[in-house]
Amino acid sequence: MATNDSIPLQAVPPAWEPSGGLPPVRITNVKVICTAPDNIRLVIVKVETSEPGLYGLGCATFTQRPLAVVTAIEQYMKPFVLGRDVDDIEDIWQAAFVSSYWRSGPVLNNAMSGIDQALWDIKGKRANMPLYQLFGGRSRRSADVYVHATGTDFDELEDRVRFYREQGHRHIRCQVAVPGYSTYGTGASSSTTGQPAQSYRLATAHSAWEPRPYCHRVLDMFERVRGTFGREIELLHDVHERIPPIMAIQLAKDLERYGLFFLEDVFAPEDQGYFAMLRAQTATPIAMGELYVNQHEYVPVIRDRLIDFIRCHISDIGGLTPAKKLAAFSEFFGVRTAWHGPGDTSPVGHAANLHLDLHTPNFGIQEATLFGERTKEVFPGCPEIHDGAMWSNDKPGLGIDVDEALAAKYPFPEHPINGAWPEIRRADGTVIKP
Ligand code: GCO
Ligand code: MG
Repeated sequence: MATNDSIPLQAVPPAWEPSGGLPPVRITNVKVICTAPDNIRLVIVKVETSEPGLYGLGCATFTQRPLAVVTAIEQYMKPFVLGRDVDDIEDIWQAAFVSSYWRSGPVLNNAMSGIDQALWDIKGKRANMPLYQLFGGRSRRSADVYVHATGTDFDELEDRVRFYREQGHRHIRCQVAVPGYSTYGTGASSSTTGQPAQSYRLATAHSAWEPRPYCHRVLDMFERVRGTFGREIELLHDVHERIPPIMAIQLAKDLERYGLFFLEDVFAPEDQGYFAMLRAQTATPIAMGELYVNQHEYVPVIRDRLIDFIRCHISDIGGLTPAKKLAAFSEFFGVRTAWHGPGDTSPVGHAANLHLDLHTPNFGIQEATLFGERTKEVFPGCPEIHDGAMWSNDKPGLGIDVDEALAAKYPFPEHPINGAWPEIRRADGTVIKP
């Protein structure tokens, strides 16, 4: 009689023979690199291999909880992947995804992304091809980007728009401060990059925020900007999910006359049941997704054609392996990609965005971060931005490196709550969504 004793133990990692009979290249080490060259907490994974000098890099940046991601990588992902064959990207992703049993979420997804992107980088290096070639070749020469123009008032905002226009940018996101209130995306601009310094968000005390004055201000802002610049530029705006759903619907309707390229995050992910109502009332193009972390969030809005641009944060959904599938799924529904690309995506993550942008037929736009000088030094091979687009350096893999000694010179800055998102409250004290 057969007993359980006669069932052989499952071999892990998988026991199949590598194709071609060549000895496999194995994962020999996983390093986590934490650095903040321009004061934004970045987490990078370096996967080392049994082939001397061959390694890959991946972005695992979840800037509000970076130390939780570091623990997930060092304590769980590293022992899980050591010794595995670097070729088995899909199998490693699938196995790692269920190895926590309870899966998904930004901490675990970022930990997986660090490994996943690094394995894609390694595959590209082994094939001696930039990643967009491995994905099936390019669909375009470069990836159009949008940049962030901000201002404490309309004049300042228009100066910034003019500055970007002179640099050749054609897609510009506009955000303006609401006098007397604390508003998303309008901190003082950095003199080198023109981007609002991220540190403004980390201040632990903020003035109150109210939805009604914000909505009026946004309409006035686009009236001004369209009046000054006419129809010659593409305009974007990020609501950042702060307003009640019915006010968001009204805002999207009122903005229709300004012909935006897209309006972003009109609802919090928790309120996405409102998209069908929004859709029935306005043709303002809708971008959504930076806060999504799993397929139960992004599949329905694409399948039901409720959004126009899917803009997930690639490391927050688990890396390039799921992002490639999401891009292909979106193609079948006429939804274009606009991967999240803020300052808290590391340059390694921006390179990953770029390779997918260059390949994806249904690419829409790429959010750009204009890297500071220190960041560029720490990450040789940062994607170049000029003429309103991001360009690949055509090197194998992701085409980017990290100077570990220099990275170590920029530890995470001191902060009372370790870089967590500070609360924003209404005038009566109620906490609001970001
Ligand atoms: C964007 C975003 C970011 C986020 C940030 C959170 O559209 O670029 O909304 O600015 O707020 O990535 O850490
Ligand atoms: Mg956003």
